[in-house]
Amino acid sequence: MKLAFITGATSGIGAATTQLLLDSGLYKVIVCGRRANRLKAWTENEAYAGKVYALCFDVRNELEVKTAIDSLPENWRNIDFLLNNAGNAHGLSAFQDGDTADWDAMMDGNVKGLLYVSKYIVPFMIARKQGHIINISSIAGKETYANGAVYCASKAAVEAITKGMRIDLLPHNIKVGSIAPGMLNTEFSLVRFKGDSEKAESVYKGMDPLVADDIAELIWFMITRKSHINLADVLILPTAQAAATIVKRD
Ligand code: NDP
Ligand code: 8X3
Repeated sequence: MKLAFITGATSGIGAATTQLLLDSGLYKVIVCGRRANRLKAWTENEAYAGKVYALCFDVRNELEVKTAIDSLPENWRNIDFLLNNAGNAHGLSAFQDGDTADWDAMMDGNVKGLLYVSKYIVPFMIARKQGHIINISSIAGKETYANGAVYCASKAAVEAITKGMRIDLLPHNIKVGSIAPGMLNTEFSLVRFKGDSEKAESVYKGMDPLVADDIAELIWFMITRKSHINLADVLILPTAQAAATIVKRD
């Protein structure tokens, strides 16, 4: 049985991917996030008994990341697949009106969190000379849109780091790729708009956005290719979206 390590497994893409991997019967999953009650729902699900291990930590805190990963029992260290997915947007405002706490949350979570988690998982993969890492970027990492400078910068950094990891991990037989989703209806907009559900829902008004299962299916496709194939950089958009801010609404 293979072993996956999924950050942000308490919601959205991470939860859908955890579900798909566990239901495949081929994977055990280390689920990560800050919301302990949601992690507990995974570990207490009898259908997945013995197949799930939970680590509760904030990816922004290097010590928490290191301590959590160091605490893994011996039989939960042979990680085949790392999904660096934890992250969010915080706020949507012109640069000059930006809140520095929001900037810190995005740069520390989306960029430094991905770095810390990778730093402490990669040695397990190097030791076994195998592994697959997928980083969740965004169309925002490929195009900067109005009022999104810092979120877009954080995802542009994810794209650059992915390329660098792919180069440096090449000698160690570790595949590294990224997925850049467009509009996707998860808790993402609710977090971006700080719990304002009306604002969050309006983002997807009159169009059919992606859903988390769409990304989970794509991830499954990527991790089940033959060993000589690496889907390195995948942009996935809803049909109603042509570019970051070009959307067809009914
Ligand atoms: P959700 O808000 O549904 O999920 C975000 C997940 O990240 C949660 O499980 C949350 O867990 C975890 N997370 C956030 N911050 C931290 C932190 N500091 N420490 C640990 N875990 C954290 O959103 P999505 O599923 O949509 O987001 C997943 C990824 O997809 C993100 O990187 C996002 O930027 C990216 N993305 C999203 C798009 C969208 O439109 N939805 C489009 C393109 C990319 P918890 O709160 O329990 O810690
Ligand atoms: C999240 C999607 O629309 O903010 O990465 O670029 S969007």
